[in-house]
Amino acid sequence: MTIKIYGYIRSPYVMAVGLTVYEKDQDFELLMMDMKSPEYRSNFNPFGMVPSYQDEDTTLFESKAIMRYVATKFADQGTPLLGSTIVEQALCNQWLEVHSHNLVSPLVETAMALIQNPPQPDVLKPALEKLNSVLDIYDARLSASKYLAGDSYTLADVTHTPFFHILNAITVDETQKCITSRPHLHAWIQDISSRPAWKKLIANPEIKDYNFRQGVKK
Ligand SMILES: N[C@@H](CCC(=O)N[C@@H](CS)C(=O)NCC(=O)O)C(=O)O
Repeated sequence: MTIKIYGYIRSPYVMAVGLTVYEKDQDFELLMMDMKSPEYRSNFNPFGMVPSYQDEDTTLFESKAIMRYVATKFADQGTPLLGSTIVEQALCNQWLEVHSHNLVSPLVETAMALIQNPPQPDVLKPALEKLNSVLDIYDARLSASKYLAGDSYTLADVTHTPFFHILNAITVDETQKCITSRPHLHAWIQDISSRPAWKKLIANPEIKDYNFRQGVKK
């Protein structure tokens, strides 16, 4: 069976889907179409965004829906990703929601403010303050459990991995400190970033050779 992912691999949402596929010991073909074209919108994603997913059974968009589908479809292969108890499953879903509704906005605003040339301190300051308060909540959670949903690595951890990779790749003092000043968050990022499936994904030259700091003046 061929899994096709439409998108560019350095998008954190595309990376999260690719990582899910690799954690399930599957492979994928990465394809790109003009995402604003009528053909892409009518066949893949009416909102003209990436990623989209296609296999012999279905076509889907929205990264978290794709990830849940892949994790369920290949439940018996690779790493179990849905949580090993009903509580872990619920907590996995809870942290997937937290990612969407609490983390992404301040993290992306911080990253965007930093990569502007020249950097924009008046945008950066409030974004960083918001990000820091959200990261305190992550650090507290990760002081109580190894992974976001509990003892098991789940889709909640998968979806965060590329976002922290990008924040880390910007490597200015502010973003490094956001992570290193929080011991539980820091240990968790090191753990989830050392997984073979993630290493395999970021060996892709389009991620490995991409400069996420483009435009940053240190
Ligand atoms: N909620 C969507 C977000 C996807 C998303 O934001 N994709 C960006 C790339 S990182 C995109 O397609 N941007 C193109 C655009 O907004 O026109 C998901 O989880 O798949």
